[in-house]
Amino acid sequence: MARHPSRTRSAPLRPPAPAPWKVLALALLGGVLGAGPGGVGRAGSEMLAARAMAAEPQHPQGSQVPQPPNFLIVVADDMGYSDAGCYGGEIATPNLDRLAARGLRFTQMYSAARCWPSRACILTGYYAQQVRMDPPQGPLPDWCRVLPHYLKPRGYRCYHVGKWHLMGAPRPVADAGFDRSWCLEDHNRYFAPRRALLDDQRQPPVAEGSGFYVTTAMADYSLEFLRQHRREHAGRPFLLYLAFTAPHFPLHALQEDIARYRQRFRKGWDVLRQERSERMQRMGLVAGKLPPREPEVVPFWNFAEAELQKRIGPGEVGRAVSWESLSEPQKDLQATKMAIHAAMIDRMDRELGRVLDEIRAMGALDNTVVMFVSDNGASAEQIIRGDGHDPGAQPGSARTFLCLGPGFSTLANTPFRLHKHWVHEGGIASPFIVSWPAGLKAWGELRHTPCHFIDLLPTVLELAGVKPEPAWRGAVAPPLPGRSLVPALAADRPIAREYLYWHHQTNRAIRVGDWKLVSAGTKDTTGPWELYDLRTDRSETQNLAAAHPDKVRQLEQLWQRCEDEFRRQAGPPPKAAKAGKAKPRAKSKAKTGPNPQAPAPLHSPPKPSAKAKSKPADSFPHKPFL
Ligand SMILES: [Ca+2]
Repeated sequence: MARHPSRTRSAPLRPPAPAPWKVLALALLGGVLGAGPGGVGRAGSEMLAARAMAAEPQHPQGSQVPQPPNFLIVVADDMGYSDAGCYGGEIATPNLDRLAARGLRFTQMYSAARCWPSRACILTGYYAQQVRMDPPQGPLPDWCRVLPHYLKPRGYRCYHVGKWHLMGAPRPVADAGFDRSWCLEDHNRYFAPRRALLDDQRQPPVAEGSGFYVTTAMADYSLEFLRQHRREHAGRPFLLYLAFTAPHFPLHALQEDIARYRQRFRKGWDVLRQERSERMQRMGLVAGKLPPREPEVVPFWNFAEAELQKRIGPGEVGRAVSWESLSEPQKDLQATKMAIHAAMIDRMDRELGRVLDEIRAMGALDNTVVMFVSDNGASAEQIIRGDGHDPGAQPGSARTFLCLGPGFSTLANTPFRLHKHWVHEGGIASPFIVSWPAGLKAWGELRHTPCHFIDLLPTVLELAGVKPEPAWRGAVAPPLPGRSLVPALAADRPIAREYLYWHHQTNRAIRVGDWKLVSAGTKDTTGPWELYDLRTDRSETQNLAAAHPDKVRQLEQLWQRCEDEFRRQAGPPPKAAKAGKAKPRAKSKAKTGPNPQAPAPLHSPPKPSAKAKSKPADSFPHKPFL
């Protein structure tokens, strides 16, 4: 097996640091790391410290202070806010439910609406616009670090398994600093992917009919890396970044998994959505109205209804229309598609269970911070890629290419509006489960503070005892825009911040306190601003823009200020990238006026990383990392 080629890379020179567990102990005992992003509330630190100090078995160093925690960051792909059982869904997710029971569920975690900008936020701690990742425009800025660059100088070993999609740093090992990586680049085939990298090295295509299934393989590689860690690096903490592709289209699942859900969704999306909403209200996850379906809104790159019927069959439906209006063949196919979506999540949960079992067997589970999110809301996309769709093949098998579609995506995003790629709540609301038995006093509780994927990195850094230096590769990095969520781990308290910002294609939003200004664009144009008070109307049903024009103006100005500042920080992509390989979309970047257009010229999900996917070793002209 190929080993990574990055042995010669080294951390930037810096003064000798205290042992990481001592740094963490200081943070827990005295809240002295308040200078980190967002700071630490003293009371929160004390509560954490009390819990950590009670966990004596977690002190293998023989000291009276805890070892720095391990991190397992798990990302689902296109999973709806309420799909998991512990968020009110019908799908069996016992492992996620157990994590929630021994940890916390956040109710207002936000993604960046799409695969690649969300991953940019998670892995770099910056808004995607700050690091040239939305739209993707060449390499990350020179000043931009990826999570392992912060953790490795503290002694961490860092492992990546699964989807990558950080096109600005296309090689997980060489560019992003991971020690080991299994990187899936073929997102169109769950049973026989053709493109994957092991430690940045291209692997042979998986043979068809070999019994391979991507989600299971991701757990297998995770176990391999963890076992190697146990053998060779037992005294060191680890980060495992496990990025599943489930349940992103194509809807590919094992037939025995689909069978468990074959009848589960026959009631249809209207009844099930009402049931989910009521369950979620009882669980305390959300309050307020269930908005109506929006059959008039689908992604602009979707196949037209007639094309869907022609290529998929008479059971396909292109709009979130009334369930009762569907024909029996339509009800049958739609319920089958949702069963496959459920099966993919069910399998992901089972495979996550194997990873957790392995960490438990290492004796490390109590001191592992597990974080689970979904990179964006469920998807209303309906396209065909990969090997195409054979209408005669068994739904969910390798020869099919089905997408969940807007009807059941609306259920998956209950109780929110719209879907993946929009920045209304349905596109950006993510489940967020945090478990850390040795460090969390509160188990099974909810946290309602608004937070965003940009907060994950500062949270990890604080828990690891890392205080990032601003200089990196000879450049000074802008301040991290996120806030550490450590105070909210201890108690349900607000995290102070000025705003949260979104911009994906022609969709825009900004949130300040409970006010959210949001607009849904079309292929070529931005839409009008809508204003919501999320305190009473998280489902965005009462547009208050006309009643509060001053608030609209104020928030629009703030959004524009963010837009201008973030793109200035990113800087133009290097000329070498512009000249060829990175294919920048200068048009969408050049102007960010009052009605900025991100033209989103593609009819299918953008493929700016086509070169990166096919030739990852030389996709972008990088300086070597120091
Ligand atoms: Ca996604």
